[in-house]
Amino acid sequence: GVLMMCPMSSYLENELQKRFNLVRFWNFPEKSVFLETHRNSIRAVVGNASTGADAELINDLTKLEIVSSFSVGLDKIDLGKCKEKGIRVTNTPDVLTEDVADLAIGLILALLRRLCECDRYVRSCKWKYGDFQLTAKFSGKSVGILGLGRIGTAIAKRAEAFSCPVSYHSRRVKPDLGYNYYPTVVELAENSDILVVACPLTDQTRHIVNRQVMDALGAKGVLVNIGRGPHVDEQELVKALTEGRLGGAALDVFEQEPHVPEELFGLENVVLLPHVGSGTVETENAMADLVVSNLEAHFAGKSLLTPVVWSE
Ligand code: 8YV
Repeated sequence: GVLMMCPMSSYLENELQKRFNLVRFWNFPEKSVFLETHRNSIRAVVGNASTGADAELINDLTKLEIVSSFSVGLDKIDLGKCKEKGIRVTNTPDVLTEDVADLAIGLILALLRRLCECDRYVRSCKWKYGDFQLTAKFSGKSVGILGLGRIGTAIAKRAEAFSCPVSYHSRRVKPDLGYNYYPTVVELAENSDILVVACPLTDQTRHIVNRQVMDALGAKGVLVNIGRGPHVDEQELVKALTEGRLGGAALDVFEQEPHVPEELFGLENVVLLPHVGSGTVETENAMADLVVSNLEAHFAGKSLLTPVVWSE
């Protein structure tokens, strides 16, 4: 059997159902009820950015062989436990890179040019009584990227097209790309007008954007998060924004989705999105195809398409 943890794509659900004995976790009133019937028959788990496979589930499923995530982020999977038990892991890299990078640029433009407010201005018929206030320019602003992986690099390329000087901080220096490297996040923030979070969520990157980083970005700086909510200390973010120590924030992700701090709702210098970075029809279907192909490859004894390789 293949276990799907939560509804994530009806296309994926159909494709899985056609090929495997699909079990939907959310159809059970309680985990214990699910385990009674299925603990010794589930060979694969399909999770996503909101529900993955924790150590307990991995231990409970005695026949588990593979966790195939409908996401590039692996933070909801206990990778240590998978490694320990020899369980394979796959994710959906590359296919979503463009969408997430596109959205990062969209968020920057929405925030600096106040697009959402502009739209509300027209809809509420305020234009008749005067022009909209002046906004802030994007082209030429310094962009700092936290995490220069696939997505970070795609954001950097787009920022270059807007004539923005690009800097970054990451675990490794990437001299080939020609961007300016800062050895700390604080230095990156000090030297950026726009700080974009694009790194994986790990124990090392949780709350990597803390009060010190926000203050380094400053009252004229803005934060963009298309990574994971817990990259940012959300309570400190609310304080920095309400106290005017940070210029603005554009967020696709939050610490406790779908909960968003209500203090943010009244602020005009924030843009809030419901985790839609990869949420296009094209990309979600490509992600689904990748999940299915990885599972098929696994069960056919072939090599996986997008295996997660353990780093020592
Ligand atoms: C998805 C994501 O929206 O890939 C990721 O890590 O966060 C997104 O692509 C998510 O997996 C669907 O819940």
